[in-house]
Amino acid sequence: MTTAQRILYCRLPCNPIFPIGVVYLSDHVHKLFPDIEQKIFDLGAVPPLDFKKALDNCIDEFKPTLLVFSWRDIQIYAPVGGRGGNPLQNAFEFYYAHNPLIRLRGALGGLKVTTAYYSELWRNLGLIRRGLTRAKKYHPEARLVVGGGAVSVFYEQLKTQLPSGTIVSVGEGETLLEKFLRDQDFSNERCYVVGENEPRNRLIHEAPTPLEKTACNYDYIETIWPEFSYYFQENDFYIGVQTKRGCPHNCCYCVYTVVEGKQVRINPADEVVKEMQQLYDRGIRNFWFTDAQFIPARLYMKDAEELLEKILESGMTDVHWAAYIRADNLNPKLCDLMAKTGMNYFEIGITSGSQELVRKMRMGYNLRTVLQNCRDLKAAGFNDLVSVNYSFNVIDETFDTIRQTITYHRELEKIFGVDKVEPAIFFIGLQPHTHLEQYAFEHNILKPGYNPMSIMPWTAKKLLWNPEPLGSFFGEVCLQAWQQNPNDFGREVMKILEQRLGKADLEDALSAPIEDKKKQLALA
Ligand code: B12
Ligand code: SF4
Repeated sequence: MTTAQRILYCRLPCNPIFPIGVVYLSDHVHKLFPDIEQKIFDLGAVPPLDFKKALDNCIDEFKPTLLVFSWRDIQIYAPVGGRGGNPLQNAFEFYYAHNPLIRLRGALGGLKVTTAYYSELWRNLGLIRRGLTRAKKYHPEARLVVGGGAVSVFYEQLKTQLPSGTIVSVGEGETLLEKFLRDQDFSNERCYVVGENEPRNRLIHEAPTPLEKTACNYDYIETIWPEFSYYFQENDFYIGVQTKRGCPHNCCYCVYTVVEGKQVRINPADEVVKEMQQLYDRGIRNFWFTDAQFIPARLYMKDAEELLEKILESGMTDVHWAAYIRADNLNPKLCDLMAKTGMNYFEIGITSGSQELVRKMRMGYNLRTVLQNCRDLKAAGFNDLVSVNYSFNVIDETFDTIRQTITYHRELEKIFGVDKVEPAIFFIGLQPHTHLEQYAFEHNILKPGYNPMSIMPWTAKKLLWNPEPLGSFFGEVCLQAWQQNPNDFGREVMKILEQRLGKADLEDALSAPIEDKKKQLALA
């Protein structure tokens, strides 16, 4: 069976983000089955009007026996210009504006976003069906596998929307494909087959099959991906490189820790550098370490150090890189290496500047340590942009905890400079399989069986987590910020909050009273 397979990897339409998932999958398959013919087809690089035609042409030409569809994102709540407009702003205008004209604008904008969302969803499902039907013209036995970030989060909802016989994969797909191609039983992988079996209860919580990652072979990738150079034309693309998988934390709203698993698996530093070097030789200078967290815990600081040292030794001295960083897991040596290897952007997701809330959200962060480490980073010469992700109103927020967040943020500004710290104000989009979802059930905010993929206004209002009593207050503040300074939304929100509520003492922000532990356990 193996040698006769022809695999087409199709990355579904997406903003231009390097399709690292299908690159790694095809690389893995090639290392095991060098005779199998493969092709990568990235709809992210095709203009929307051509999607169907381009897919048809590709299938007619390649005649795949196995279609691997990779779906990156579905849910796009964020304070950024989404494909159909700014979803957060529209939703807030609709839910919270007093002025009827602004509410109307929000409703119309929301309608636009909702229409764009559902049309993309149906369009992608249509492309998957179309691809299968077309492939079956040439090979009636052709099979379909779907996976990727979006499928990992919404695998349960997709089961009624995909053709019977589709293999739906959760999390990393290497070992599933391997077993499939060997004609082995793959039922113990994190997957199910539409029409044949139901997704197992808590499927996403199962641990992924261990796998030793080696450097991706880009000489090979180039031969199976005609549009490879698309991502190399503009020099502001950050090309994905994964240095590890997994995150051991339990942050109450986060699904990464279940998608990737809690067990951290480090890709050998030499292999990561070898992979980067191949991209470097092709002119790439910007890398995004796509790990859930680049330094997930103190235990992995040594591995990060080793990797950065090896990057320095490799002579790639003019590169830049970015990543999600848990800034509690740094020391002066690491900070020095980060600055020297060209880290020019990082995101810290502390969520709140109140230690009390950080504990309640089970994030395991020590905010005092974060501040100290940021000072070390600055002293090491880091002088670029930091995005600090705040999600207000997740749980037990009060005016006091908001004041603490403002104080904390001002402290970060003192360290890095006001223009260098970008407060990214998110509202948590509630995701399935998280502790926060459980909390929502327990507090009768959501009922089991709700549809997490729905963005109809009545569901979206709950999923776009901003509960009362503070919901309307934040709604109003955000609306004011969009009105006053839409291009610097985060900083404006902080300014308005400070004007209205003032600041707390830094010491209050950094300490969490002991009795909170009880409540925190209640959340569990
Ligand atoms: C790093 C990252 C980013 C970086 C990307 C940087 C870069 N240049 O690559 C940044 C910060 C820019 C980013 C932005 C966004 N992201 Co993001 N991101 C991630 C993260 C942490 C890792 C993705 C990654 O590259 N992993 C490494 C590669 C190798 O894995 P992979 O692509 O997932 O592929 C593996 C598996 O999925 C699987 N697989 C993939 N395809 C297929 C197909 C088949 C058939 C099979 C069997 C398996 C399979 O096998 C692959 C190899 O192991 C994930 C969360 C996570 N932990 O997975 C979110 C995630 C992908 N992001 C998500 C979202 C929503 C976004 C945003 C839209 C957020 C926003 N609202 O603005 C933006 C915009 C993205 C865009 N398209 O425009 C969502 C998507 C799901 C959803 N909710 O719809 C995720 C899953 C996070 C989440 N909790 O929901 N992101
Ligand atoms: S540290 Fe980051 S990736 Fe890990 S569980 Fe928390 S939010 Fe998720």
